[in-house]
Amino acid sequence: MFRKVLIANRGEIALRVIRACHELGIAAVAVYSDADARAPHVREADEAVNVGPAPSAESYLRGERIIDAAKRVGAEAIHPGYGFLSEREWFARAVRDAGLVWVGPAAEAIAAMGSKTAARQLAIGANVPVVPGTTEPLRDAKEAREIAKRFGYPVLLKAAAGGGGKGMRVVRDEKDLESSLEAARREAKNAFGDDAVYVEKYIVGPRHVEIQVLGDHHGTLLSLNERECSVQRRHQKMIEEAPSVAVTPEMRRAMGETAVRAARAAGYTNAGTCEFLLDADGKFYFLEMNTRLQVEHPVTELVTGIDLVQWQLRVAANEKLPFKQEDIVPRGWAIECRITSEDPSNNFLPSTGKVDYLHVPSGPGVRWDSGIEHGSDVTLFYDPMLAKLIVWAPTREAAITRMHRALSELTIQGVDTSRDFHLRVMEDDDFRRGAIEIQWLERRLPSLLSAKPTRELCDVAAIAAALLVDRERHAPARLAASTSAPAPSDAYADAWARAGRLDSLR
Ligand code: MV4
Repeated sequence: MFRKVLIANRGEIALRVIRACHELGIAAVAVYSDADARAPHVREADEAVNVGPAPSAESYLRGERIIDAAKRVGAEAIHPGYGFLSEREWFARAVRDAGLVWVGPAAEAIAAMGSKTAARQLAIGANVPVVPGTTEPLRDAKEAREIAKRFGYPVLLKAAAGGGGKGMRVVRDEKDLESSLEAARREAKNAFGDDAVYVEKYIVGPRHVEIQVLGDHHGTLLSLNERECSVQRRHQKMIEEAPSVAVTPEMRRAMGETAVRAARAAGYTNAGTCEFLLDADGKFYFLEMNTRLQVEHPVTELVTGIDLVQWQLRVAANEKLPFKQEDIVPRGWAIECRITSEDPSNNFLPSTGKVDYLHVPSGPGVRWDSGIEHGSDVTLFYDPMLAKLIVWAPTREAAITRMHRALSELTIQGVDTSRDFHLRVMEDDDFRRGAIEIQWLERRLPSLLSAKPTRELCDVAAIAAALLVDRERHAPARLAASTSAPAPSDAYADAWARAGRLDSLR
């Protein structure tokens, strides 16, 4: 096993990797920007190296400085986490060329899955179902019209270099094809420096279900089953769970085998994820492969009992995976909420400030993977995800109840957060029935935001009212004027009772 590993990341994922290192007896080296000098990942690491000013482009994205730092401190391997340099083929190659171990798939596997059209070709060659469409970039509008006619509308124009929804255009009618093609090309050129665009049949109302894979350097490549990631907004996932209500044991086996075939075709090792669209008929289509550890990996850890980050380090150190596919048996249900510093009622505007009060949930089945602590500054330099709240319970229903309970315990003051928004999703009937697909959240957003105040807000209002009444007990006239409120619900009645108990304890 390695003696020292450098973690080329920050925030919750840097801490997650540091924890795995420490459990394996490995010294962990952090890198940090000027803005992160006092961040938790720096304090928890055994050593830390400054790699530049606050902007990521001048620090966490400076691969050469990070490799220099690793060599200087005598680290043997680099774990990239997610985001930043984790899927840059050149960086994986540079790490290897520097004589260090890359904790991730080979640069060649990252490259093979990097281009969406190349990944589609590779999938087709491996007998992996993809959405009907082309694999060659479109030459012109005439060719686009011919192909779209063949597949039938609606079609989706996608950037060949794409991913994450950029350079994508739905076309519902031939008359819009030419202008949409131009728009997709422009967006692709801006985002990726490559205006190649191809066509797929547009799948309406699918779920986003992905399969976690894990492979070693001795020929073992396993499926760790699915995660349901349909609850997303503008390609940002907000809630993930494992397993998926839409996946039967037969589908799980079929999707798992498919994902392993795709990964094998790319020469894949270490942890990775195959993304699928799952339509209402239970048909699934390979979309792309993420060649890194993902944000939502904890839900898989909780239902499989496998520590993905420890195994990433162990297979990178050439250990053999001791599991067989039959050993991977999902148990119970896990849900993750991404707690972000955004204001849901203001179009998810990122919020900044100092975390001046933090109360973290705990108790049975609760996991808190966080990059913040009391006193942390939340800036616009980095991703707004502050922490992940993850719960496990024996059933989906119990997991939702547990998540609601844990969110109720969570208090973050000093920045706006998505916490109340997540509480409302846990209370939502569609969500509770599992009736979700990729467009669900954006459709549901207006009603979620205007929904009745949370139970907790009712309680707070009632308690405030009770305290006011207490103070005004000797001013009945003024009280009368302020009590033209609607009939009390159970929530109000409970809160009144609690306020009364509190009062009697004073
Ligand atoms: C699609 C699709 C429907 N039909 N392809 C979005 C990002 C990129 N990874 C692929 N994406 C999609 N491809 C066809 N043929 C719908 C999406 C899509 C989506 C996919 C996964 C998760 C969220 C999404 C949100 C909007 C659209």
